[in-house]
Amino acid sequence: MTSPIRTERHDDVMVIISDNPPVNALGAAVRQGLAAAITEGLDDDAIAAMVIRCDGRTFFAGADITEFGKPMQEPGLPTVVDMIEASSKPVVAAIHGTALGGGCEVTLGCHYRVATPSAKIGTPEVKLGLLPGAGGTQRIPRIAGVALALEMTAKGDPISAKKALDAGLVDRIVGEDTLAEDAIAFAREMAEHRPLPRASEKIAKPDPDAVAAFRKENARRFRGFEAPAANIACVEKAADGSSFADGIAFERSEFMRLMSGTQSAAQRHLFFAERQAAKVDDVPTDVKLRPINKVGVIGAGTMGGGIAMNFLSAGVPVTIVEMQQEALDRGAGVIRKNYEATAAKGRMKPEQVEAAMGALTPTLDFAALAECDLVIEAVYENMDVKKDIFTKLDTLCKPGAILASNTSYLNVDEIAACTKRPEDVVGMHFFSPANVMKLLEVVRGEKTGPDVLATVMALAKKIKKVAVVAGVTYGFIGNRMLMPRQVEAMKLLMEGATPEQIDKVHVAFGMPMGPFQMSDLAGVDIGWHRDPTRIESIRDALAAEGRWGQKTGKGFYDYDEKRQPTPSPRVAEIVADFRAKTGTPQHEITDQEIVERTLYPMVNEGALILEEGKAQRASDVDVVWIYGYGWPVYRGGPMFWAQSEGYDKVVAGLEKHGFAVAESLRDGTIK
Ligand code: T1G
Repeated sequence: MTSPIRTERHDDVMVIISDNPPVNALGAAVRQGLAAAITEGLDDDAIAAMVIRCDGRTFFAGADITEFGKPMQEPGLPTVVDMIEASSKPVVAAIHGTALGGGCEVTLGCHYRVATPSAKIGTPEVKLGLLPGAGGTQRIPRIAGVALALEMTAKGDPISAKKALDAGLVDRIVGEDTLAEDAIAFAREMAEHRPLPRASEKIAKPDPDAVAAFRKENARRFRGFEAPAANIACVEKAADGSSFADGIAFERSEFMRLMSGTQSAAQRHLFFAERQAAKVDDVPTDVKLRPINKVGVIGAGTMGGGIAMNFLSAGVPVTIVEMQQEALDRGAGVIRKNYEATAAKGRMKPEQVEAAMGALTPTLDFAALAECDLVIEAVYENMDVKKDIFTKLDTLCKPGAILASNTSYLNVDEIAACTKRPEDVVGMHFFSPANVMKLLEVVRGEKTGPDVLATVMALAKKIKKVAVVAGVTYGFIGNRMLMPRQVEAMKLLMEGATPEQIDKVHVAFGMPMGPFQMSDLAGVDIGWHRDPTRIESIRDALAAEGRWGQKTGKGFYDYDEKRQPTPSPRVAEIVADFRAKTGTPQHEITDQEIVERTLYPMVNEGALILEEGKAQRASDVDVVWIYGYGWPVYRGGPMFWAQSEGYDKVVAGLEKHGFAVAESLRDGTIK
């Protein structure tokens, strides 16, 4: 098998080139080729300097994550990086694209680094539950200082070439299209310079204030994660006066500790799960996509407005339709307000706000949708209303237009049946706030055309959503799994638990909020029959008293003006009243019982969804809950978590509480 590494001679400069698509991951063959090439350059007296660069779209984007968990083939990346640094001849990294993780560490082993203006450099290992394991935590502080090293390693976001230049991580920014020749010229320029700058020989100045401030500032963001603290500890080690060798030994031990832990396994699982979710198993990758140049959105409420923003932000013109001028104006106003808030935070330029608003066409004229390539209905969650709309769209919209519903539960096949073009109908279930939440459930109807599905999946990527294909089933994937959790949470309330106890267990597990906090955020009155005299449940009782959640300042909790929740004595009364009225037996409820009765049933429902073919794969279910509901990434999603818990334990927990266990969960054949 030919090596992905080749060498070229340009007079006294040898260029080492990697061609390992798609991202020049530093797999064994690449590492072996690099080591051989460096030796070749050192052994050739005609060579005065070396350049390392990559073909394709990016410099090395990191170690090959697919190799993790398998026996490591020599040479390891640390060895290769040390070899580069120890070279007696200057080695120049020629950076383009994204030099990430091990890729960044290869540049740090080089004596010099040149980069294109658009290049990015980073150490995102923390997002995989790891840390830079080839000297990054020791070399970055020595070159760029503790503060930037903390940002780069413990948060994992890449920095621009300009920022890297200012920090000393890059020596020169070269031409966007002349990287190869500029790197050679730079190498020749530095060929005779001595001593060769070696990061490992520099001293990192301690900065305890920066470390303390960083820890404090990011406490909430790092809650529950193990890797950020390990990255911080390694950066501290680099600047505490320890030798480079001791720092490397510490980094290595921390790396191995994280690598063997469940959090990294979970986060690496999600890295691939997110990319796998974009693939539709039975649709060819070369299916012809439908052009989407103009989008229509029906409804300018919270959902419609948020949905519209996704397309406007991606530069796709949107026609948004409402029935009343006042609602239309309010909707357009909210869109502008959201953009202006983003601009105020410096995340958007004012001209971008105007460009987005300029691409929005608010109208009361339903017929304006006739020319749209995709129309997304985002109106009241009522089947009759949706059927009426799709019947109209069927005759109004041009042939080939995709007709999508943002329904969060209803039967997309039933909606499609109102049209003569069911193959053009699909569900696009956005999560509120639609312009923020990354998850998009793409609901595939019985007759949805493969090209329609592929078009929507590609569009999801364009609007920066993580799309997951769901089948037609009540609540699709996420909400169908949410239902048993909410039902059991109410039962636990009736049997003796409090809302705060149940929510606390979920927050301690890593969820952003528990079932009752979520109800208060979404609205206790959602789905309520609106008859305050008809009180058949705790929820009815709350809704009847206007306890609709955060929006009315009270729900399952009481809220202060900053929307801070406190347990509500009134709710305790209502609950006690219902317990008495129904004669529900009470018992001491443990936190473990709460986990077994609210989280295990979600896993069970996920297994049923897979058995029914309403999700393509277990990892898709994980992606839904991570991106749609904030399931803690370090637990990998409900299905991954169940596997790491042990299916037997989950089955035993479900049986203990009388649940019917899904066959695939019982026999461990979930996939
Ligand atoms: N290893 C293996 N495969 C990878 C990969 C990697 N590092 N990065 C990407 N891929 C695959 C990916 O699965 C997909 O495959 C294809 O490449 C395109 O990726 C020792 C231990 C570089 C910004 O964390 O952030 O170095 O689905 O769809 O949107 O200290 O990929 O086509 O079959 O994401 O253009 C550290 C991870 C590793 C970077 C490109 N590095 N990658 O984004 O394409 S750990 C990372 C990314 C490490 C050292 C440590 C992104 C990207 P398929 P893609 P993209």
